[in-house]
Amino acid sequence: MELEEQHRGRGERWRMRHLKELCVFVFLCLHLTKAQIRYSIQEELKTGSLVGNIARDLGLDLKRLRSGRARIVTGENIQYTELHADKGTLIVNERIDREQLCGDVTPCSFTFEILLENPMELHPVTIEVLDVNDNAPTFQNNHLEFEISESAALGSRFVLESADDADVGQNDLQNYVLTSNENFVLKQHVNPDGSKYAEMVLQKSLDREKQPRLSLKLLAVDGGN
Ligand SMILES: [Ca+2]
Ligand SMILES: [Ca+2]
Ligand SMILES: [Ca+2]
Repeated sequence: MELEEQHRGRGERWRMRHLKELCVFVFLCLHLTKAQIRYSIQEELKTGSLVGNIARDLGLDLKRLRSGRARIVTGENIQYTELHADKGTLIVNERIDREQLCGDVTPCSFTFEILLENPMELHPVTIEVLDVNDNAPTFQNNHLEFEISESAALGSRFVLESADDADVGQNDLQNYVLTSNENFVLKQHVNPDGSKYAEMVLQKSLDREKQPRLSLKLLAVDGGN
């Protein structure tokens, strides 16, 4: 019975010690992490472009940024932004290519922290990178050839090659346009993954004697500017 009491006492002390450690840990986290800042910028901005005024948005004066040796802490290899502690601003340090950073993922963002010392403060910063229409849709092959019999049934379909556009949303491929002609109409489809492809549908029989070769142009069009 006495032994059981001793065990219980030890267990209680162990729990209390760990509870204290947990309290200290929670306290440190609360102390270190303050305001969360979020900025949105376009991709491909020139180096030196303004991202945001960190001093103003964190409510810190420039003296505090200097005395706290404010700096960026990041786990990334590329430091896309730089802190100008003397002006309190965050500027673009490296080319930010949304396509390279996020591919098809939207929204696209990266994060880092602003660290200040004496007393220590850690402010998480998230930068959302907005897409610009800097890629045109392209086909892998510039030339497609079909051999079609004059006797091909009306309604016969000929799948055309899809075009790729590395941008997202409105800046991605929107639709295809086929040279106006009397033999074929264009039918457009969307794959389950959202990619678009088109096919030509025969609507008027071909006449080899009248026209042995028909040359058409397929255009892939993206949105945006
Ligand atoms: Ca880009
Ligand atoms: Ca883009
Ligand atoms: Ca595009």
